[in-house]
Amino acid sequence: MYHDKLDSFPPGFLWGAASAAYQIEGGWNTDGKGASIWDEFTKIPGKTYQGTNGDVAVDHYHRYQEDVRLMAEMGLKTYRFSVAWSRIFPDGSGKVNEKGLQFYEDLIDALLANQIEPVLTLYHWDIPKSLQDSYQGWESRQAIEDFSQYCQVLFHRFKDKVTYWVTFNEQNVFTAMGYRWQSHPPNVADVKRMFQANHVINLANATAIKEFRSIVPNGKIGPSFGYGPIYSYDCQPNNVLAALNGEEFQNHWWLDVYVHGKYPKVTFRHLERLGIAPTIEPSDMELLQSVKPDFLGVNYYHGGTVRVNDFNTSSTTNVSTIDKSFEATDPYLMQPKDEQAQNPEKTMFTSVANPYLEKTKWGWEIDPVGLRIALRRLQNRYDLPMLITENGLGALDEKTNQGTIEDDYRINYLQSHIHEIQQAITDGVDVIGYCAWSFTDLLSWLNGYKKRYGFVYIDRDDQSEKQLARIPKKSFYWYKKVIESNGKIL
Ligand code: BGP
Repeated sequence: MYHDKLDSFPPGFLWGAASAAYQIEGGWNTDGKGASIWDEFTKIPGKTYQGTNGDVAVDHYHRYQEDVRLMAEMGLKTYRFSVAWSRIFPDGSGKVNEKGLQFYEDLIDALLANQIEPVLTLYHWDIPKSLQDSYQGWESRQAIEDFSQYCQVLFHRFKDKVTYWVTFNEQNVFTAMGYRWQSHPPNVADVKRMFQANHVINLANATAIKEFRSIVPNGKIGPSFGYGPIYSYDCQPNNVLAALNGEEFQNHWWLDVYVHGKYPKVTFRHLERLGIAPTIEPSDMELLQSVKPDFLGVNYYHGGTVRVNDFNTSSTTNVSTIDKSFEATDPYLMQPKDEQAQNPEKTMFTSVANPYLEKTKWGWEIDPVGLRIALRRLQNRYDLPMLITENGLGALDEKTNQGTIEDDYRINYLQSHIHEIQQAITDGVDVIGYCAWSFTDLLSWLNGYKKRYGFVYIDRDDQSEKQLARIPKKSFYWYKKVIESNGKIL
């Protein structure tokens, strides 16, 4: 579809940027905070790039006022951040830590004082360690109750200040990385356990939304899903079928549950045959069907291309990265193991590189049109307003001799993606906002501090925290103009 003239971004469009607690806050045991599973996992030798961790991160916990001042200077309309559960409940449940709550209240107040709409993420991957230790975290149904208690505390405290709430960030990513690929906590490699934990998280999501309806009746809530559209490698019918399988297995498996309260039939049947489908108790489906999100949060970095598996070629043959260890960061590019039940997708599809797309230095395909395709597919199937909760470019930014950061490549990346959002809006898709990842540079979970995403450079590296000075990059001033003009000047 070609448009002679693009529609404007709607008035009130939420131009924003995003972050997550563990990646920015630091102060990992300050003011009564308990440990999360990430505080423990990053200390296991060999798990993160050069042993980097979030103990200090970019020290947002102590410098949030300076960060909010920069957001205000940029004219940001919205800021998405996550709450660290272990700041609110150091032991995961039981006694509330008032100082932790106060930190988020101060942050929210500072945002509101600058007309910046907070988007609060309840869970960005950091379940309290004590819950992992005592009952294996998301593998136990007790986590549903504890998560609900934690959410209720936040709902009550911030119901008059926060309108937009995100339940789970990228459930597809943290379950795969944590329970299958051993590259996130809890460091498990067991597909059956992954699907079971995932089911418990679905129930926790539904329970939280149910509570939300009575406590925050005027608020809006939804999950943030890591969505990548799946392409067929070519028009060979078996490859087209493989792409259908891929879309269902990688995406609908979660999204159908969030929106329609049911698992996609074909994938469920496939997992049942392999003996790895989740165990569903009688009232589970009723609970899942009783709630619906108000919007879909969409995290978009790239999609995937698949074809039918001929069982002779490896799925990673065409992957080019600057460092082999980066492959471990991408669930889409993982090499399958042998056993059927450990590789349920093996007979459904196999991932291949897309010959039409360039890649970032970390091997992530760059595909702005994929974002328009994503929005179109999601609108068709789920028909909910969409908030883009993440999208951005990880790059090796360098300071010039003058101390500036000339990140034109990031501007190009963001501009081309925003342009595709505008195309999608003109197509008729309901997009309510765009949060670039990220506002400041921050800790990349597995890739340390040198993989930078921010509009604001943080002067620290993998070895040293230095002074943690904040320096707006060229992209900061570019995005400021985009916001000021409501997307007219791109
Ligand atoms: C998403 C996460 C973010 C962020 C981003 C970039 O999956 O929700 O928290 O980390 O990816 O990923 P990375 O840091 O691996 O480059």
